[in-house]
Amino acid sequence: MRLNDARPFAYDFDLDRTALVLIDMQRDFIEPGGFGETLGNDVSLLAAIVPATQAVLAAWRQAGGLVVHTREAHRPDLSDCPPAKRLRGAPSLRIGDEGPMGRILVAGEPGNQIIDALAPIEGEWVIDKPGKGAFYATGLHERLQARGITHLVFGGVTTEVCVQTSMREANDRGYDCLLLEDCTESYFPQFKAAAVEMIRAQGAIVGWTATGPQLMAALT
Ligand code: TIU
Repeated sequence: MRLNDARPFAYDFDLDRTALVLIDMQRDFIEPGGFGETLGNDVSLLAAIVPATQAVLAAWRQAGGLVVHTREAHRPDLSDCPPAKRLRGAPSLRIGDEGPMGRILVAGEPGNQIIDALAPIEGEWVIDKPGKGAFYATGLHERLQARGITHLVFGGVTTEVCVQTSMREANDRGYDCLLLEDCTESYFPQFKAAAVEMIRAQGAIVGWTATGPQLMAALT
C-alpha cells in the first residue's frame, strides 16, 4: 500500500507488517481528575482527536491490521516508578496518590483505562508502560519482531511527550513510522506543531506524517 500524500514523501507499507499504535488514550490524560490535570494542564484540548482516532481505528480493524494500545501505568507498589519521576515538580497529586478516578497512573485503576470510545477489543494488544516511551521495559519490540512488524502508524497523546518518545525509540529500532496528525494532541498546541515538523524534517529523520483520512484512503 502507498500513502502518496504523506510528508515529506510517500509512505509505503504492507498491512500485514504494519501496526496501528495508539499511545496512552487513557482517562488519566483525557478526562478531568487524572494525571494530566494534576500536572496543571487543561485536559479538555485532548478530546478533540477522539472522533478522528475512532474513524481510523474502525478502518484499521476493518482492514484486519494489528492494533496496539499503550497505557502509561505503574504497578500498585510503584516498584517500577523511579523516585525521580514521582517526586518531580509540584503536581496537585503525585503518582500513586488517591484521586477522583482512583490512584494516579496506577494499573487497574479507573483512571488508567483506555477511554470507552477507543476501548480495545479481543485480539488487540494492550501494553502497560512505566516510561514515556512504549519500548522501555515493555517487551514490545520483541513481540513486534516475532510478528514480523516493520512499520508503525502512531496516534495518541501527548504528541511531544509519549508519542514522540515512542516514535524515536521505534525509529532507532528500525521501524518506518508514520504519525497521524489529526489523531495526536498536546496540552500545548505549539509543542504539537513543533513535534510534527521536527519528525518529518530532514528527509523524515524520525518518520512520516499524514492525516487519518489520507491513511483510510490508502486502505481502500
Ligand atoms: N505530561 C504529558 O504531556 N504527557 C505524559 O506525561 N504522558 C504521555 O504523554 N502519555
